[in-house]
Amino acid sequence: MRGKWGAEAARRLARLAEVSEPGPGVTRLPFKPEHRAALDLLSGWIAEAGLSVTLDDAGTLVGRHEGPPGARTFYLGSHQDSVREGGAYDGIMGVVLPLLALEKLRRDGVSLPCAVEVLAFADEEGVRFPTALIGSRALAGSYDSAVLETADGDGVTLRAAMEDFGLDPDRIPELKRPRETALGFLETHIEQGPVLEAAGEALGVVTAICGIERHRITVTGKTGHAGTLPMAGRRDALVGAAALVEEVRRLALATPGLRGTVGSLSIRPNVVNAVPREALMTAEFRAADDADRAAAGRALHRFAAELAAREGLQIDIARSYVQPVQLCDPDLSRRLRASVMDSGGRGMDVPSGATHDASAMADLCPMAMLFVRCRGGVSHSPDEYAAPDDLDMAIRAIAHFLASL
Ligand code: HGY
Ligand code: MN
Ligand code: MN
Repeated sequence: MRGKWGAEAARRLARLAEVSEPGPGVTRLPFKPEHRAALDLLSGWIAEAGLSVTLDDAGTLVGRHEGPPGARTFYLGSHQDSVREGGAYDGIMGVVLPLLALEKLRRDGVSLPCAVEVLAFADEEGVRFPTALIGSRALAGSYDSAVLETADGDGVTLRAAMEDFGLDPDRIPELKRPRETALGFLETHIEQGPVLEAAGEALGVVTAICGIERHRITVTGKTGHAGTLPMAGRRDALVGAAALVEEVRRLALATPGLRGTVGSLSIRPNVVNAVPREALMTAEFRAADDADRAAAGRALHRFAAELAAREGLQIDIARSYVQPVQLCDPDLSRRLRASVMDSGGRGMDVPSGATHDASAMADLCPMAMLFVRCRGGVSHSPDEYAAPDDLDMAIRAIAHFLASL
């Protein structure tokens, strides 16, 4: 009956959304109790879909369906983690929907020509630790063990968090999948933008994933009494940070398609009657063109040096994260487009302004992405929403796609 798969997906996603730290929306960070609780839920559904269940040393939950002897493996999946106060669909939808698609294929008596793995990656958002894509990079072989020494806001290193979670992070390099047996990767994800809704389309085929770079900035000035320190000669760290915020915005507005964001900013001593002595902030640029993004990053570093000299501040700025534009594989995308059309859609192309695990999996095998309409284009918010009928169409498209491999 049409709609039943979407209704079940909505039920499961609502249940997973309850697995969150207290507060608005969903906050489910890697290697925290909420992560464990989500894995427990997912493990049951993976088993129900007839797959074996394992947790790898990067914290990725792996559901595997063995194909015919010697068959290569097709990968599906997305991330289980969320941003703080995020939505119920970002990431986790890409784990729940493929499981239901496999259940549908089994019910329909369709046997797959390949092995299949459904992956729930631990950390894609990079919210708790200043790194991301640990699990997908582990499978692709692009993982850098230096990230284990990075720490969260409480000073807990990624290594300690993973070991407390029962993992052995020193064995992550063993997770690399052989290229020759990797057929491809499909990530299903809420669009997180307004394009499909504006076009009246439930599903979209992603053309490319944007490039992204992040910079960590420390502005150091000199504190003093707000009432007695003359304005002349002040070395106000927040004034410097404000100029940097405005420059990020100016650079982004000056280049079509470039996005610039200062998403985090904290100051010290952060009291009403003292001049800020320090500002810690991040700056992020994204673009469909790597040259535009890199030029903006360089321009910001030049601006910071000039600002420091002008304001008598010390400004330390370092690029802390970068990933290039990743194109989706044309053949897989053609196949996916046919499945979307078979499921009732137009097979519309959509670029991705968000980054995804698929951008890391592209270093292992051909990758494609299926986008699902997002109400109002709202994401990274408690208001994030995808309709059950759209989830239903996506499940049917994924099932059709897998059967066509
Ligand atoms: O930042 C992103 O684009 C993704 O949601 N982590
Ligand atoms: Mn996501
Ligand atoms: Mn996200």
